[in-house]
Amino acid sequence: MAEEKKKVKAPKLADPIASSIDVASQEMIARSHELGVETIFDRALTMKQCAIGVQGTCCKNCSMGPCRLPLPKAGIEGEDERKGLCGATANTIAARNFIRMIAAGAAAHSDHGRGVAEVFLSVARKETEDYQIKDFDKLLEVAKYLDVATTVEVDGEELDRDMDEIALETAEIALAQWGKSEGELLTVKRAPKARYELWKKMGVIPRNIDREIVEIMHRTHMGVDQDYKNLMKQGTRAAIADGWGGSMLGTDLQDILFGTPYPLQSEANLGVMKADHVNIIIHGHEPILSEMIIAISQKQEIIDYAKSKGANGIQLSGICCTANEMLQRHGIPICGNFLQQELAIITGACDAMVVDIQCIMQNIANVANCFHTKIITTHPIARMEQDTTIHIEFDEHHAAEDAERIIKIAIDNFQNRAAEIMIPKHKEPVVAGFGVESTEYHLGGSFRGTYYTLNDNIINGRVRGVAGVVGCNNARTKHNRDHITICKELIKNDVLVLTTGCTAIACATEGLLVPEAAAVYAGAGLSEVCETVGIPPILHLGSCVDNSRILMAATEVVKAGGLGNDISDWPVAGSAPEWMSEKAISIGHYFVASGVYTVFSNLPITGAPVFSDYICKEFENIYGGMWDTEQDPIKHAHLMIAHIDKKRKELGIDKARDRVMMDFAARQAL
Ligand code: NFS
Repeated sequence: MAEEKKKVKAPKLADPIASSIDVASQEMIARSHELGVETIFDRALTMKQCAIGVQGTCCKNCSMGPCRLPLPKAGIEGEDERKGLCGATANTIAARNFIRMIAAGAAAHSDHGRGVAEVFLSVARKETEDYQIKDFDKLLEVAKYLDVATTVEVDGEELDRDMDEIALETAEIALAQWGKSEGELLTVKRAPKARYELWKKMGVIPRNIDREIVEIMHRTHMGVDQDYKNLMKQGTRAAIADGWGGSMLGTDLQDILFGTPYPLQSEANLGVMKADHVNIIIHGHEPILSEMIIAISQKQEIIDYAKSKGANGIQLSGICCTANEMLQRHGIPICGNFLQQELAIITGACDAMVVDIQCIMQNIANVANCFHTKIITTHPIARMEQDTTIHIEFDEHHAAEDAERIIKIAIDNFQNRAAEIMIPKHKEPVVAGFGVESTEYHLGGSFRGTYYTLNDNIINGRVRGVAGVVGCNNARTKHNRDHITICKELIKNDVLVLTTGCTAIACATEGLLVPEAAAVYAGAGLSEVCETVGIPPILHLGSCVDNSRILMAATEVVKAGGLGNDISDWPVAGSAPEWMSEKAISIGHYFVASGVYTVFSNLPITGAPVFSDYICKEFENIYGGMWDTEQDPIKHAHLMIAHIDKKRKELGIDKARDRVMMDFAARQAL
């Protein structure tokens, strides 16, 4: 028999220019092709998406399936008769899939928050000396909303309570929010009163954080909840438990332990790596890891050790949300966002990539195998199959020791670099670290220190409204294009943008997070405000758990007065243009449940038009916020602007804006 010759297909390679708008990333994608290293950009060409999964109507919740219910090409006329084997309708299937995404996202954020709460409890119990309380004001603030007494009465006199006692009780009550058996999640009372009462009326106040996630898994099991509206009720309750619970506690307890961020300067993009330094990239989410690595890497004996191995020092940088955590509290430079994780290794200059949890691609281990880079996993719940990775379990009881071991592995690896290193030159300056407190200071002024001035500027129309633009990168979308197009369009139209996560990193690498960007990109009204107070037109508010900062900023606006009684009353909108993670669905849904009109590029609901209408239209009548989708970034921004204008009209402040615009035009004419 003639020997059959197998044809070897040449791998499809991504076009660097079509893959990313970021020049540093384009250079590294081209470099990956020169070196024959495959990345996610190439895989996105060969791996096609499942068309039914994209529509949200594939049910694989039991072994009789998967049952697939795509929308017929001609659409649905009359009654929708599509059913799974058990009779589950497209609406039931799409709703079950949707709230399972909320459960996974809420679990990821909240488990991160739980980890911080556990470290905080260890600190309060004085079981560890490696971490300490850094922000006592924040401790008192959190104690208050967790109903912990901060004063004691002694002989009829009210005295300050001992801080150690406050910390211990606060830590215990905080941790109890994950699994307490009675009552309701204490943190939801931080929402505006009208919002809290609406949630109460709708029966969506979370009982505790874990229970709402578990209940989603139960309700979506075969043969349980078969009403898309009832399923969404539970999805809403779990999302609130994330945004106003697990994420919010995560943020606040991190601020207590590691310090509340205040604006500082740094740099962003792959160009922050240094050829003559030991480059350690921290990738993932929990500052418990990164805080300790930062502290130990700054010790003189460690720097000397690096020098003894021929390096000029240690350069730390971050990928993904850990990057935002390290940036906002210490000014550690950002290396890149989600789609840049493989590219950072392809520089050949990454001596160790230290990862903990979430958004870590398994392929970094394969890319690292083409270079000298060590991949070090540190979390017991997130290990890698590839045996070339090193696992060093990070524990708060011996965190300093673990951090030193990790850093020394990176330093020792410096000598193993191959000759050819290519670090892109590109990096941009960035001002980051805005939070509820600093925004209050900047926009409220030093005398008043409230959101009054921001409200004033919204009312007089200089600031048309506020947008939260957040979320991931997605290899199905040109890297960073939609983040940047939407953010630029919003600020051009006088919408102040608050950003977190990979969007924040995209804006940083594009040079949009500096005060000077206002004069170049912002509309006349917004740029006047930014120039007066010295802030960028896009404010970096941190990582993905820090989206809770956006919720609290929105609440402060309500409290400052003049813009309605609830978050749904004032001109604010949300967006996640390049989302891919289940966490983004949980975030989007807690924005919606909090009364925010929220636009995503797409959602896996198109195969179930009735369910889709429910969350994209009817929801506004119930919660004052709703979902929307738009793939075109300019149209996407204008949907948000239209919503902002609708709210301005409802508040009767649309005329004020007209006047301001006329004044500006008149000034220009002069
Ligand atoms: Ni959040 Fe997306 Fe990941 Fe951060 Fe980036 S991918 S949902 S932004 S790093 S969590």
